[in-house]
Amino acid sequence: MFKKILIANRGEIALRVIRTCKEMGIKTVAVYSEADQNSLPVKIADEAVKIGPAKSTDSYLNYQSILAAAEITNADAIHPGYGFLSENEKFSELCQDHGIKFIGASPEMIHAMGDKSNAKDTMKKAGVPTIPGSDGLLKNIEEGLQIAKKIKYPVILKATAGGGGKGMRIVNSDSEFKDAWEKATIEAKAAFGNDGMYLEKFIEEPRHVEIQIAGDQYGNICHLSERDCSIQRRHQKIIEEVPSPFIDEKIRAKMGEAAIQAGKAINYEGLGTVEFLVDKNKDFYFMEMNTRIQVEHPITEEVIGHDLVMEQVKIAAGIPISGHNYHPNAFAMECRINAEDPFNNFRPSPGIIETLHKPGGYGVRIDSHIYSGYTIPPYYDSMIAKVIVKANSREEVIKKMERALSEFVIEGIKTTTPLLLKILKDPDFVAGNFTTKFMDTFEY
Ligand code: MV4
Repeated sequence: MFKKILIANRGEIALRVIRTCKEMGIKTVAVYSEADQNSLPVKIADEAVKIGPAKSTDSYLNYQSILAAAEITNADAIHPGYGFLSENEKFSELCQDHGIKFIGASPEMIHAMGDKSNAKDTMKKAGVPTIPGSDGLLKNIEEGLQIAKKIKYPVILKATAGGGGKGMRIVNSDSEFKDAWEKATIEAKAAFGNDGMYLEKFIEEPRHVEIQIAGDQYGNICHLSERDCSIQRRHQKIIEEVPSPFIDEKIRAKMGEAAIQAGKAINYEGLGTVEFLVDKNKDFYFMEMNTRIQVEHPITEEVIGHDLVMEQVKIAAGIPISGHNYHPNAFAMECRINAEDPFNNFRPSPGIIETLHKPGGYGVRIDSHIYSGYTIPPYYDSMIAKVIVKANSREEVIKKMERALSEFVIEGIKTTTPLLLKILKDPDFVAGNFTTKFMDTFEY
């Protein structure tokens, strides 16, 4: 087992990883930027190393500073959390070169899943359902028009280097194609330095359902059930839950098998998530695979009874997994609280937390790095807390979440809590009747 892990991240996920390391008897090293000197992970880790200025490109994305911090503290592994360097092929490779275990995917895995068209092709060959469309990248507009004629409009152009919605355009007719192509390629070139495009049939009003998988170093792969992440705004998830109100045991088994097939196709090692779109007929299609721990992992922990960060660390240390699949034995939901003003176009609201009361009680878990007197810096992601609840039915989960959110007091800044409370009261949400378009038309 590792003796010392460096956590190459900040905020709630840094704290989350440090907590598990402590329970495992593993020493921890926090790294921090100038803006995070007074952060909770820095106070709680065994050691802390300053890695650079506030700007993430100079600190949390600075490979050399982070590797130097690992070397001077003698860390034998690095946990990257989510975001930042968690799916960075170069960094994963540099860790290897320095003899430091990267608790995440290998450079090869990151590469294989980072190119979306290539990832889709790999999954299609492995027998995982994919959305009809182009066979790999489009050569030109004419080829795109031809395929669109075959699969019929609406279609969607996607940047192969994309993800998170950038470089994507819906096309409804031949006459829109050229303009969509030009806009999407320019956007992709600017954002990713790669304007490769592929084409798919556009699935209207889908659900976003993802399957958590785990693979060990011995070729065992299992699934840990699904998470419904359809409640999103501008590709930022707001509420996630398990079980998905849309998924029954039969589809869960089918999606679980497809996710395992996906993992096996690339000899996946570690924790990963296979994202699917589920259409109104409950047909599901591979969308992307994430090779990191995700923000919403706690809801899975709550319904299967395992610490997923501990599983990641064990897998990285060469300990085999149990090998069987897990089914939800309860209902869990997560609400993400952001330091933003939901009544002012989600304008970021950094600043001092003057008063803080975190909710508690049976079935309520708060994953958060905030404390009374803490100053939320303006430089990073605005998520400041995750409220995770667990109960025996979806109705109870919603009631418990309302109770927990209404107990939460965060004074001094604006938060998205009032918006979350309104969503929980929405009749369609309560009925489990929603798609990824839910937030587009939600009035509050
Ligand atoms: C789609 C789609 C409909 N049809 N692909 C959005 C981000 C990227 N991961 C893929 N995305 C989508 N791909 C086809 N063929 C709709 C979306 C999409 C979406 C997917 C999941 C969650 C929220 C979404 C919001 C808008 C669009």
